[in-house]
Formats: sequence, structure tokens, C-alpha cells
Amino acid sequence: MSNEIIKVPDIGSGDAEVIEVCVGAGDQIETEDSLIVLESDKATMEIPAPRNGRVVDVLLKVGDKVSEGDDLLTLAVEEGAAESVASEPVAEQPVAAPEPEATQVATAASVIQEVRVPDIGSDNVPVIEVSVKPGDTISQEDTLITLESDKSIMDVPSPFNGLITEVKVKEGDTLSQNDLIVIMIAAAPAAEQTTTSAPPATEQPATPATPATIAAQPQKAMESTLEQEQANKRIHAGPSVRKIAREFGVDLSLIQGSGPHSRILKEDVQTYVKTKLSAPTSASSGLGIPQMPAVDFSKWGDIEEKPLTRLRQIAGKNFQRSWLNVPHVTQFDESDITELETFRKSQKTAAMARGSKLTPLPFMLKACAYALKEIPQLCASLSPEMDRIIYKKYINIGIAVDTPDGLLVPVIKHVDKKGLWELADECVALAGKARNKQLKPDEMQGGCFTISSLGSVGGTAFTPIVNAPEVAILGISKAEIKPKWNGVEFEPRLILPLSLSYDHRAVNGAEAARFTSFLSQLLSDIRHILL
Ligand code: CAO
Repeated sequence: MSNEIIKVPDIGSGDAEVIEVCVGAGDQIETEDSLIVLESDKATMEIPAPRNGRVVDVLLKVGDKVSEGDDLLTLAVEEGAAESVASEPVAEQPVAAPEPEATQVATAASVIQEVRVPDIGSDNVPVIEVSVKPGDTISQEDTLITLESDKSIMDVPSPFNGLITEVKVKEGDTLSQNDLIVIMIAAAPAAEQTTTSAPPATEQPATPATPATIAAQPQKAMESTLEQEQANKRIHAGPSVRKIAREFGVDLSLIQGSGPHSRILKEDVQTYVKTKLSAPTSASSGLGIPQMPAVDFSKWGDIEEKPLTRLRQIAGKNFQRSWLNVPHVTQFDESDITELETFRKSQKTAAMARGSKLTPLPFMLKACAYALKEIPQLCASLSPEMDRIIYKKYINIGIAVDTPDGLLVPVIKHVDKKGLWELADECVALAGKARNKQLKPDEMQGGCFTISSLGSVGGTAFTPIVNAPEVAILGISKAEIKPKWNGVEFEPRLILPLSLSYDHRAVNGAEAARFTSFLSQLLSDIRHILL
């Protein structure tokens, strides 16, 4: 590889303004791919790449005035490639010497390494940050990329010291185990093999958000425009098409081009806009939902602003997504757990002897597992197209755990196959891991149903938000002694409030009521669970 400065070719007029930069450092580009778009007094023109290569550095930015011969970008090209295309009209060939750092590191004591995605517990996880670029010298354990799944944020660290030569991913890509992240020249004797996975992704402690993430609405609007422009980069479309897309705020990456080599034509943008305008608006897209106004609370007194943790921000997004997409109904019920409580207390010494903590929660888990088998509509998910219901033949139940950084939902697998002691120990272990930020992605996945217990805190009932794509969640409030009529007299009984929120598209009211009433029976006489 050698580095070459690509220059602005003859643009037929004195100077022109850069209105768009279509590539970024690290991009692999091909001949004829758009590099920048210029606008002069008379015309808008796209400057194509004169050859294949990898962009090392872009040497100008939107708003710059340029003329023929100005440096445009540094391109890393295969040895010999520059000569082979020397006659191209827009080509400029000053070839820079190979980067000295690379040369120094790539000695006999170095080895080329491919670094791939380790086991991250799920597939197609979006990249939210790329922390390295070609030319960076990094140390082992430095973060290469950050991934964000529905439930957690993970840093993928470098397994080696060395020099990054190519970055194969970009923000917004979705990655699975073994996908290639970077190619680097690693300082030997790191490893013998030429391909390796990064060490396990480290789940990121919910780091405080930077002040930028809680910026006011106008700032957000500006950011989204910038994001839009970023998204429109590296797309095969001419300047006039890009201009229309900018005017209409269209994300070109969403359009399938019908021109040669899938080039997006003006007609494609027009059709896309027409289709969008005629489509019914949906709450799930957030369209039509009025924004909350930005209010200056300091006008009325002292205030203190604190950043939300990443975890709270992620949880917040998940709550809102579920709240907007899922038609929620909450069914309230109660259960007489007087006998259950007597039994539980009778087991306290046994629990202490075996180092366990037997709260009402393991009983709830066991009873829910039993009820989910009996009423499988609540152990299901809707297909993304909303035309099928997917019944799960396994019973994995999530438990909402309140942590200082926000809510986490570890999942207890195969609850129906586990005994009360095992469930009690697993609850304590998973809640402990959640609070110490040690949960692995796999321990938060695969749930069919969730229990959110506020029993130790208080309250008489609440309306939990369904942990979509699950279709139901059971809220448990504090059990209280209440007078109950036994046919002859009132007697004091321990009554546990149950609040079942469900997705009304998948579960109907009768099924939900049957579920809570069945659960209530099971809990009032836990011998039923043994039947
Ligand atoms: N009624 C009365 N007492 C209850 C109860 C109930 N429904 N549930 C628990 N308790 C008692 C327990 O028995 C225990 O008392 P003893 O030590 O005397 O037995 C005490 O409350 C503390 O229990 P715990 O909280 O340590 O354990 P747990 O198994 O009940 O709950 C966990 C574990 C992880 C679910 C809980 O700690 C937690 O984080 N709850 C919050 C979940 C939450 O925030 N949900 C809201 C989600 S929506 O924002």
C-alpha cells in the first residue's frame, strides 16, 4: 500500500464551494464513487474517485472554497495501482511515502492480525461508536468499538498492542460474532494465528451521559440534520438528486436506486416521497407526536442538572418504545398468601442453614411458570409483521432489579424445571450481579415473561410496562393483612396485590383475568403447584 494525495481536478471555473463530503477516513472506495460535491455559481458537480483505495484522511470540509489542484484527500492504494490509472482525466498522482510508523511497526517482530467480534451473546448488534482509525497506535485492551444491544452497552477491546491499518466497520453497522472489526499490525509475539477474536466484550458500566446527550431540543434538531447528512454519504447519487433529497430531508440510504449500478435517480426520490406522504402515520414511528417544550426551570428558583446514566437512557427508550407500540391493559387481582407466608417463615431456619434467602419472589416465579403453561397466550410474542403469534415452549422469566444506575432485567431460564431453593439462590445471584454491573448479555436475554416486584417497597398496585416483545408483565405490590369474610366472620388474612399488564393485541381480557385468578389460586394454596 502507498499513500496518494487526490487533488481537485479541473472544475471549469475559478473556485467552488464544498457542499457535501461523501466519504470519511477508513472508507474503502472504488473508482467513480463520489468523493465530494461542489457548487459553483453555475453548477453543482460531483467529484468522483479516480481509483480504488482506502481513504486515510479527508483534507477538506463542507463550506471550504476549492479550486483545481487543491488537496482533496489522502488515499491508500495498492502498490502499482496508481501507475495503472495515471492517464485518467481527473487523476492526480503525487504519491506520498509509506507512513513511517507503519513501516517501523511492520518489522519481522510484527504480524498482521485480523480482529473479529467475540461472543457477544446476540446477533446483529449495532455499532454506536468506532474508537480507532487507520494509523492509530493502540495498546492491548484499548477500546476498538462500542456495541449497544437492547439491554446493554459493550466495549470491544483490542487483544494486541499495535498499529491499526484498516477499520472494517462504521457507526450504524450491525455485527455478530466473528465479523471483522479491524486489521492491524500487532507487535509479536501476541499470537501465532493470523485471525483472532477480540477478548470478550466488556459490558460497560452505565457511564454518565455527557452534557451533550441532554442538550436542548433545537440542538437535537441540528444533530439529526447532521446525522441525516452523514447517512447520505457514500451513496450512489448525482448532485441534483442529493440536492432534492436535502430539500425534502430524505435519507438516501433508505432508497433503492433504479439507475445503472443501483444509482439513485430523481424519480426514485420522488416516488419515495410520494409513498411516504400517502402512507398512514403510525404512533410507532413517533410521527405526529408533539415534542415536549424546552422549559427554563431556573426562572422560578435554583435547579441542579445531573446527567442520566446510559442505563437509564437505554431503559427510557425501551419503556417509550413499548408504551407507544403496545396497547397496554392492566388487570388487577389479589391473592390470599396467608398459608404461603406461614410455610415460607417455617423455612427460614432451613434457608439460613443453606445460606439462602427465601422471599416471596421464588414462589411467584414457580406459580407464574405453572400458570404460563396453563395459559400459553401469555408466554408468546407477536411476529414483527403482526400476523402470527409465536408461542414459546420454554419458560424463562425476567425479574426487574432496581440498581443505582437504573433498571435491569436478568432472566431466570427454565423456571418450570427448577426447585424453590434453586430459584431463590438464582434470584439473589442475578440481582447481585445486576447491582455490581456483572450481568453478561446472555443473562438478560431469552425472557418470555417478566415479574416486577415492589413488594419490599410498598404500594397497593401499579401498572408495569410490558417488556416487549414479551406480551405480559406481572407487578407485585406489598402484601398486607386485610379483613376477609369467611362466611361467618371477618378474619385477618395476608393479601398480596397483583397487577398484570398485557399487550392487548396478543392477549385478550378474559385470558388475562383467567391468568391472574389462576395465579391467585396457586399462591393461596401452593400445593396446587405440585399437582
Ligand atoms: N409483600 C411483602 N413483603 C415482601 C414482598 C411482598 N410482595 N416481597 C418481598 N417482601 C419482603 C421480603 O420477604 C423481604 O423481607 P424478609 O427478609 O423479612 O423476608 C424484604 O421484603 C426484602 O426483599 P428483597 O427486595 O430483598 O427481595 P425480593 O426477592 O422480594 O426482591 C428484587 C428481589 C431483586 C426483585 C428486588 O430487590 C428489587 O430490585 N425490586 C425492585 C424492582 C423494581 O424496581 N420494579 C419496578 C419496575 S418498573 O420501574
